[in-house]
Amino acid sequence: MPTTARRFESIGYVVHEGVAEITLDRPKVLNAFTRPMARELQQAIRDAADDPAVRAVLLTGAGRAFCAGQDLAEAAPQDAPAPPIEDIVRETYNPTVLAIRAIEKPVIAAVNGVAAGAGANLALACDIILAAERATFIQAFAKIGLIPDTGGTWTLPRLIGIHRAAALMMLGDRLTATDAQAMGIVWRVYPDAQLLESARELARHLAKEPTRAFGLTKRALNASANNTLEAQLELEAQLQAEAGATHDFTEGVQAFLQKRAPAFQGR
Ligand code: LHQ
Repeated sequence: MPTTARRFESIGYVVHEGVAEITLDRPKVLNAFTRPMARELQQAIRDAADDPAVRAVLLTGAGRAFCAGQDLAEAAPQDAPAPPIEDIVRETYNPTVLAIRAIEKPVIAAVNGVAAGAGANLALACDIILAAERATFIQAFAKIGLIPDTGGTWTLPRLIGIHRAAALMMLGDRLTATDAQAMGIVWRVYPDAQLLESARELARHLAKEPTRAFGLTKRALNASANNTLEAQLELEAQLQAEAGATHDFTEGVQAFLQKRAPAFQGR
């Protein structure tokens, strides 16, 4: 199967076997975010959304870190006035989180090392989080007098409860990959050297599954945060109508009845 790649400055973007692999690629500063890097990431997610050859997305970091959050040299330049902090949040992080939640394809985070500040909460925005044994998650904002952003105050209390979220956010402790797994944040932890290949394998597996249904599942999960049970049940009925009209539903049922493996097409 052909591999396609797109050139960016601060991220890698390669499509292979149905998977768009996006690599945060500023390893000298632990893949800290600048505005240009965030714009590139948002563009890459749009590309992945628009490309019918892409059926799953894998997000990881180059080098020893996943992402150290905001590039503090950009946020607080020594030789120039600091840009308004809320503009950075609105332009860098908010659209990125919304893009990850909106793309109707599974997004897997392969957290290969430290994920700090916005980098930790970027991982939390993804659908499935895999981590290397050396990975750590740090709500680093408290250490520099900020509040958690990048959706962390929304995702983390929903994931682990408000009190554990508050403790992590106020203490800024390093959460190990295994502790994050015990809390339900991380799906699987792998030996460092095996993370990327295992994540690729999982992404390739998902890319061959009924990905249109996964997109609809994601839409339902997104909506569940604000819906009543009644509204969510109705949404499930509507989305099930869409899923039931897909090739993959027909194929899945036929394959079951004929006792063979299904050939899903994501449509
Ligand atoms: C960095 C960074 C970094 C620049 C490592 N920036 N260079 C939103 C809106 C606006 C403003 C602010 O923020 C936000 C959202 C946020 O994300 S706030 C949180 C920002 N992130 C942090 O506060 C984390 C800062 N980094 C760290 O605490 C440590 O680097 C961690 C714990 C991530 C890793 O520690 P180490 O493994 O000991 O690595 P290191 O500290 O030696 O870092 C390696 C290099 O990377 C080093 O540069 P150097 O030239 O000395 O080799 C660091 O300066 C650089 N780096 N994070 N965020």
